[in-house]
Amino acid sequence: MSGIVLWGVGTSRTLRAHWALQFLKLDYETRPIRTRTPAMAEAEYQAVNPRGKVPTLQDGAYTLTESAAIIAYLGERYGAPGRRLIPVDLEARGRYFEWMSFISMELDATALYVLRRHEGLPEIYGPAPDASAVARAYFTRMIGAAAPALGDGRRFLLGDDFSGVDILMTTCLDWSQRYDLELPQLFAEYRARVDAEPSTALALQANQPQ
Ligand SMILES: N[C@@H](CCC(=O)N[C@@H](CS)C(=O)NCC(=O)O)C(=O)O
Repeated sequence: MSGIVLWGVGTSRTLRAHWALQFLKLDYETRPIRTRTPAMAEAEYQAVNPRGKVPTLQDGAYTLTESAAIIAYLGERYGAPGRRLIPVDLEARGRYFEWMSFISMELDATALYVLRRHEGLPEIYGPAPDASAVARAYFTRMIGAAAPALGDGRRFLLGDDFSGVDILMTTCLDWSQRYDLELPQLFAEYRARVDAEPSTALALQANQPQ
């Protein structure tokens, strides 16, 4: 065994961590706990992640939370020529972190997670139709503003190579489809290209164990 353990299955955020591990072809053990189940509140998991959220990565004695950070860490630590999640070149790295921040803040936190809370879990967070309507419009505006970046014929967000920000973007695009949000044509075509990346199917499978 590699000593890598990933806690969490079944959500867009846990998929991101499984995807990074699958892309890098790392051997790891999955602790298949699911969000909002009693396992999340058990002492064993609280000791691993007191915030009580998934995913959490353990790499030997090192513990890391936050899906975007987990992708970046794994990419830095285990990437190799021809199999990189995060670029080496300084300006390309700047672009990576620009996408990482944009996707995490403007697509995930400000739009999709608002819909998840107020449309998906109104019994916990309360219905908020005005906030939901604004979140829908905001997602549409932000994804529309991002689309021209694909207009030069590039295959993925950073160019011709798949990277960690494609994992983040794809999980948000798929998440948006559950709320019937329309995607710009350039992103619909991009999403089809991501399906041809071999780690995509492996990650989806790893995130939904029997
Ligand atoms: N920003 C965190 C979000 C983690 C998160 O909210 N995970 C959800 C599942 S997708 C969760 O554990 N929710 C449990 C709760 O909020 O009680 C990340 O990207 O990892």
